[in-house]
Amino acid sequence: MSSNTRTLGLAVAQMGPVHLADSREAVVHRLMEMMREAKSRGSEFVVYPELALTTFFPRYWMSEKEAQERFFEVSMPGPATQPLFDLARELQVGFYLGYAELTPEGKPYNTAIIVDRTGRITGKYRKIHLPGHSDHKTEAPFQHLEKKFFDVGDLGFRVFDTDNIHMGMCLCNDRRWPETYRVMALQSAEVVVLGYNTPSQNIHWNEPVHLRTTTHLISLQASAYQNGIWVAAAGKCGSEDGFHMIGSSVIVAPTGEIVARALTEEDEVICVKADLSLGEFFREHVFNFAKHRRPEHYKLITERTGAGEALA
Ligand code: CDT
Repeated sequence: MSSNTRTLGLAVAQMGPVHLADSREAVVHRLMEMMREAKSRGSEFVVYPELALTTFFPRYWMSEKEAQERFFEVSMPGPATQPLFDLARELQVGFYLGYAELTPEGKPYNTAIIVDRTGRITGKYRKIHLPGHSDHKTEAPFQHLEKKFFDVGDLGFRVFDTDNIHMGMCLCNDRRWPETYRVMALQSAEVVVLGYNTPSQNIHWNEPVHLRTTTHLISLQASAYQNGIWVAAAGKCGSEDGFHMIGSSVIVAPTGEIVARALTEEDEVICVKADLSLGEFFREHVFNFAKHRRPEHYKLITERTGAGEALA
């Protein structure tokens, strides 16, 4: 047991819909309003959703060129996002933000950044588990074209020391994969932050709608507990131009318990004072990695991608 009582004022800024017609400036205004509210409620760090600056455009069939011209950022901060960085510095609040990134070399990524309390970018992540497809599914009610519009991330799952917190990050579908969190926990992550856009309807199979929320929550809760970390997840939700996405943005403690959950499908700030020592109890006992892990028996995890024959 430790006497360490470090805390983090942690907020999740869930977003209601962003429609095709909404400007970047209008969206950034919403983000700034929520940052002010988070600060007034004692928060020091705010988590925003995946692709927070635009509608969830992978649902629409279009060329890569059109998508990049309409929905990607070529600089961060850029003219529309600079005010958010300025406000972060003024309020001394750090943040995580998801956006579509087009690099100077022309590579497209689904990206997230961590910005510290001085408004400086201290971490970058490019989404690794890209769901969906790259072909045009003409029979589907909408598309999920992340495999068409984005390259697989090339930065790995890293942990960044931001304002004295070991913070890891990922994006949406990554949250469903246990490897995501374990790789970060092995780098002593204390908090993992993430944004998501999860359509209520699964176009790949007839998944009951309630399961979309259930599987979202159990993934976050199990991963927080199994790694002794805080997990904060911010959704963009509600009906974007008629396409509905789940809400239920949450903050999960290292106990696996949900300690704050959004009630609406609109812009909504939830926050907690996260006791960072809470995770230590789990990391020192049941999930003491150094004492109990047996990586020599986990080799298939890196040797195989898909399921194959049983070991001889
Ligand atoms: N944005 C994102 O990764 N959404 C996925 C939907 C998967 S269904 C094709 C998610 O895991 O929530």
